[in-house]
Parts: sequence; structure tokens; C-alpha cells
Amino acid sequence: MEQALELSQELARARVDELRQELEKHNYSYYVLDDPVIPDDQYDQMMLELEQLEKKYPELASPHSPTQRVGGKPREGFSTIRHLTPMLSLSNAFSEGDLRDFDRRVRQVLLPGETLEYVVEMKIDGLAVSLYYQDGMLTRGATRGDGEVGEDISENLKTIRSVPLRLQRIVPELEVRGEAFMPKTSFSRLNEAREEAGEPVFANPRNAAAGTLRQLDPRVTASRRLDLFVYGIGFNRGEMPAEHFSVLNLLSELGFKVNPQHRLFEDLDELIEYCQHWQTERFNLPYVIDGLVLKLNSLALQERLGATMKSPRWAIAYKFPPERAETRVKNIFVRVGRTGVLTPTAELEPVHLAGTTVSKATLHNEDNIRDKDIRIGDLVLVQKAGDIIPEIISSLPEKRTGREEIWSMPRECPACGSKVVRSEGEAAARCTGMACPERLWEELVHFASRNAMDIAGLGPAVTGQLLAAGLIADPADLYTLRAEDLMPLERLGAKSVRNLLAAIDASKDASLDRLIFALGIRHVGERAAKILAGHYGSLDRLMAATEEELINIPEIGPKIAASIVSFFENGQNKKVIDKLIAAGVNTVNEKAGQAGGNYLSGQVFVLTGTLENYSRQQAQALVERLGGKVTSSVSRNTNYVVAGENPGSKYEKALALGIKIMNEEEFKDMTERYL
Ligand code: 3B8
Repeated sequence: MEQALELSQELARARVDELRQELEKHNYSYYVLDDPVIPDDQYDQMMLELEQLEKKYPELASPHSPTQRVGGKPREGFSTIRHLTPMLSLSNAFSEGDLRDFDRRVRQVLLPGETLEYVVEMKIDGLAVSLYYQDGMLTRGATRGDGEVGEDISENLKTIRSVPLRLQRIVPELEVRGEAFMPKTSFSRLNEAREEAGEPVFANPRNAAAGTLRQLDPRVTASRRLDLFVYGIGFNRGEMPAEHFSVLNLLSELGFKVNPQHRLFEDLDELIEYCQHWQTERFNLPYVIDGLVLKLNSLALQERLGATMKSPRWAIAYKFPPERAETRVKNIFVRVGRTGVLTPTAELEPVHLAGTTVSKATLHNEDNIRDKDIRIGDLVLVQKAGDIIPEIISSLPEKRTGREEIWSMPRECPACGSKVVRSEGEAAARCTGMACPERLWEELVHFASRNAMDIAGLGPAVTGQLLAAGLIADPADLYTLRAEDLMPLERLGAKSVRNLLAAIDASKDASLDRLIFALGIRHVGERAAKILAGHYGSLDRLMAATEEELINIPEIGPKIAASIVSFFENGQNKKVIDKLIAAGVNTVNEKAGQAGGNYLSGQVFVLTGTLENYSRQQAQALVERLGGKVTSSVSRNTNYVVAGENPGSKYEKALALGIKIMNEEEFKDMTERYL
């Protein structure tokens, strides 16, 4: 690698080209053919080398480089793109009868002796997009929009690994169309994470895909795995095959991912049977389909049939009826997630639905239950959201007996008995207990992490082992571990045990701000922890703080304040803290300007007028010692203006710009207590 970076520019260009070709070749094998040919780490290694070369030789950068797939800079909004030919949508058929009607209309334009063939494809439940290639290179991509004009989502589409950045063969100008979608597994993973984070979950993979493609920050798009099947050509300055079936083959050859489940039919009865077959078979696919698409195979016939303003006459979507079932809510219980989120879940009388037996349905949160008026004992309608998550559509109040019970969120965590809180503006209710067994693993991993107590060797795996062995029940128990407890654990040799115990011991001297961060108080991140450590100087004093007092500290808002107070009100948490103190963990600030050394980091001060107790130099030194900066003129970047006797025009300017003005007393208050 070192060597590679020392290459001359000419050699670098050759190497960059080679790496790009190799990487895209492997992308193709992996994401289009689903047939990886090299191990992941080798791929990662090449990507790293390419990234480093592009960084070192910025003139070699290219929008077509595989490094661009990780997502570029966020945008303000999307610009629009006019499609070369309108992007129409399909008309729908909802029954066998509708399909036979469609076939009859089509046959009316046949000449005597002419035969008819259909291609039937899966109808992917995603978002229609177009991809535009010039001289074989992807230059832009767009949503369907209103059919005439779509949104430019090029950066987001590039993050989809199965989208070729360059075609296998150069064609002068090509616009292809396809469906971007989120595979079922990615969708479930995304929603699990969102539920844990207390964020609203997506109702189905299509909404998730739409939300992901409309992300202004392509890095978010890159982090959620989307995929794309290409199903047609919108514009091609070059030779076109005579049949749709061959178009699909051509698209495959060019490097696109084409859904393999497409078939040719001459017989309508067979075609209809095929459609019905997929009605149940679809549940075995790794992506959601909401029907099938019938297309005339002959492009000449397609042309003859033409289109209305909205839809082609040569194709139709056969839509599956949504599968719903009626069942009874036996009970409602809550699950406690790893971050302490309490999710109400309905226990259902088992019912067969969309390919599986459903006996549970997530109810998401309290508001959802109230809005739908779902009660224990109710008969309800269940449906699968995007064919995956069973969801209760509605209760059937007309079928009530009067013995149904209204449910409410428990006030205490069912796993540990701690108080349950719901922050303002959040849908999720959470357990506040530090020793809650459901939360413990994640909490311990956080406690030990680099920016918290920094206990090297105590990662997720070892933490899991300690919990499984019953050696710890809260973070304070770490400090009671002995070598003989750890020796029997698998994969922990004598040396690791020694190192781990030494790291645990050393963490007792961690600074107060690290300890506060390590406690895992909701909404208290590293910066808030630093501010709190600086302000209070000891854990004792922080624990005694009132909500009102906390809100008055700069940068501490009502959400953080409320969270801190409810954290320390929790009896269990107090016990854990007592144990930490007993173990000898540091709970006070170190001397002068060390722990509080960053308290004013990023803050810009302007001094004006004469201060009674400080010279200009003294005041400036004070601010700088705490990590802040003093400048001479007031601008929008100024955070505070300190005004002494006879302030000058800077005072007026601060007033005009709405910048916080402090008198000497306030300045003294703000700075001295952090020293
Ligand atoms: C013409 C052909 C729209 C579509 C089409 O998997 C047209 O072909 C279209 F105007 O929307 N969701 C597919 C899918 C969607 C369309 C299509 N083929 N396989 C899909």
C-alpha cells in the first residue's frame, strides 16, 4: 500500500483504472449474479487502496468510480429531470375476468393469421426509476415523478451496488427503466433498528425504499441496502431487438440485474394459472411483489397498440388481492428492547395469513393502540404490511361482547420494575433502569466503550460471556471481578484476563465527564457530559440537581434535563452508583482546567468595555484555557459578548444581532466554576 501511494501520477492512473475495473467486476459478480468470486476482505482491501489513491491524486477522481457508491455530500433538495420519453404507469387488472378483457382488447388489433405472445414478469413492489447512460457510463438517474419530469436521484441510485456505473459494452445513448426496492431482510433489519431507536417504523418495504431514495444524504441511502431490477428500455439510440424477451436478455448482457422470473406464454389459460400460482408462491421470494405484469412480447405490436395519456395499452398489471384475516387479541404484552424501548405486542389467536401462521402482531406504541381502539379480547383484522410484518388494520368494535379490556402502557418495566418514561415528542416509552436485564448488554458495552470508561478488552463478545456466566448484573459488578472468575471463560487466556482486569482497574480513574457519559443517561452524549462535569464538578452535585437548575445551563435543554432527573430518581440506578463509588470509581473533577478544559470548546467571545477584576489579557487567557476563543469584532459567529464599563459599538452590534450579552458577574460565574 505504502508503495502504491508513492507511484508517479501516470502509474497511479493505470492502477486506479485497474482497481476500478476489478472492483466493478466483483460488484457485478456479487450483486447482479449473486455469485461472489473473491473474499470480502480482499474486496475491502482494493477499495481502500483506490480510496487512498483518489485522495492523493484528486485529479483522478471520477463520478463513475466505485468509491462513489458510499454516498456523496448531502443535498439541499433534488433538481428535476425531464424523461426522454414519458414514464407511464400500468393499468390494473384485479381478477381473471379483467385479464380476459385485456386479452380480448389486444386481439382486436391482430391481423388475420397473426399470433400473440405475452411475457409475464414479477411486479416488484418498489419505486419506478430511470437510469440514463451516455457512452456506456451512468450519468444520471431519476424517479418517475409525474411521468414527464422526475427528481434527480443520481447520487442515491449510485449507492445501489447492482446498478452498473459502466455498461459491459458501450452503447451510445440508453435510458433504462426499472424498479428500485428494499429486500425483505434489509427491511426487517432497518425497522428493528428504528424501533430500537424509538423512530417510527416503515409500514412496508416500498415506503422504506421510497424514504431511502428520497434521502438528501446519500450516505444514509448507502447504509440501507436497496436493490434494483431493470425491466425495460425507455430510449435507445442504437439497435433494438424485435421482442421484449430479447430486450430483457440484452439488458442482462449489458450488466443490469433482470428479474429471472419471467416467462413467455401463448396460451391465456396457462398464463392465468401461472398468475394464480404466484399468489401463494410469492411468499417464498426475498422481495415483495404486489402482482405480475403482462406485456406483449412483440415490440411491433406494442407500437401498434400504443398508449393512453397515462398507461400503455400493451401491458397490464395483475394485482393480488391483499390477504387479510380475522382473529382475536388474546392479550397485549410489552417487549423490552436492548435500548430500553417498550414495544406493545398483541398475542393473537393463531390464524393463517399470507403464507404463514400469525400469532403475534406488533402494535408499535401506545398512540397506535389508542388511535385504532384495540382492546384485549377484540376481534381484529390482520394484514401483512408488505407481506412481512403482521399488522392489525382495525378492531371490529361491532363484534364486542362488553368484556374487552382497554390496555395501557405499564408504569413499570416488566423486566426490572423501573419507572417507564415517555419523553415529550417521542412515540416510544422507555425503561429507565440501569440494571434492567433486557438493557444490560448494550449498556455494558457502552459503559466500557472507548469514549466512555475506555476498558480495553471488554467488547461485545466478552460482555456477552460475562452476562451468560452470571458474573455481572450491572456495570458496577465489573469492579468486583477476580481472575478466578474469568479464567474459566472460553477464549480468555491468562494474559487476556490480566489485561482485562488491569483495564477495569485503570478505568476507576476515568474523568468525571467520561463517567457521566458512561452511565448511559438518555440524551446525554459526550458534549453534554462534559458540560455537566464542568458545571457540577462532582457526581454528587449532579445527582442533586433539579430540572430547573439543569435547564439554565447553556446547551442543556428540557429533554436532557428531564432525562437526567428521572435517571437519578431511579432507586436501582442509585444503588448502582453507590456500588461504583464503593468500588473506588472517580466521581469528581480533577484540578484546574483539566476536566473542564474543553467546556467552552467552539465558543467565540468578544470583550468590550472595562472589566473590574480582569485585564483584557486575563479574561482572554481564561476563555482560552477552557477551550474557547476570543475575537475582536462581533459577527454572526460570536456566541457571547462580555460587556464591562463603558462598552463601545460592539455592544450595539451584539444587540442588533441578538447575541447573548453578559456582564462581568455572569462571565465570572460561567468561567470560574470550571476551573
Ligand atoms: C410500461 C411498462 C410501466 C411499466 C412497464 O416490476 C409502463 O413495465 C411498469 F408504462 O411500471 N414493478 C415491471 C414493473 C413495472 C413496470 C413494468 N414492468 N416488471 C415492476
